Amino acid sequence: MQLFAHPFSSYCQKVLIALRENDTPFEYRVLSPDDEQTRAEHAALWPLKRFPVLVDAGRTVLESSIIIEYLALNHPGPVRLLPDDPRAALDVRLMDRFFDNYIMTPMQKIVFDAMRAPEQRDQPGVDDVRAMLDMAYRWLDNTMEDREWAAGRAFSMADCAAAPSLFYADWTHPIASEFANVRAYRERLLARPSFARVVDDARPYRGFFPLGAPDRD
Ligand SMILES: N[C@@H](CCC(=O)N[C@@H](CS)C(=O)NCC(=O)O)C(=O)O
Repeated sequence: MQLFAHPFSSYCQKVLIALRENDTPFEYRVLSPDDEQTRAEHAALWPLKRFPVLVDAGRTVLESSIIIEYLALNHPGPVRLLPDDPRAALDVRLMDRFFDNYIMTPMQKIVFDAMRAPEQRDQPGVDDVRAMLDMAYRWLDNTMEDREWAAGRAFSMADCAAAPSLFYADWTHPIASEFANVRAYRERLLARPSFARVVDDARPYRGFFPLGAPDRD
């Protein structure tokens, strides 16, 4: 199995957590700017050039959530990232969508905007997504009041999505102290060995964070 990915990329981290949770063996095809061969193979697999991309037994698997679902079906391990009960699985998928759509997407908008030339920046758009992040933090704070992990008591695909999205969102639009449940959840994620490893592997790239990485996790 091959994973085309970059250690600093949030969606790649989501899948890397899933792989590390179950010690799933894979060949890491790192998409370095200076590795033209790997980048060309990746572009041939997925012309939209988004990552991560998984290749398994000649099959190309796209989109982080689909990759994790694929791993759960085809390479299951002791940590079940999707519950067997289809109704419980809906709760996991809902929270996975929440983190991708309402935390990761607005966070990325702010980060990508910072990479533009000043005259091409979209300040109203950035203001809108900062407001969305505040609403999302508030909703999540209420939701996490009685939960250890995103969908309840078991670590799941939703936590794979939560970890990098909350990690970078807090760097981008800090989670206010009033959202104590969200901040505590982010700390629990950082203490999870799979995510701790992913964070450590990405440490050398922090200088690339366009807003300037804070001197903390
Ligand atoms: N919906 C995709 C999103 C993937 C995505 O946006 N990945 C970013 C890296 S975190 C990317 O490919 N960026 C490269 C680009 O935008 O050209 C997924 O879940 O895998």
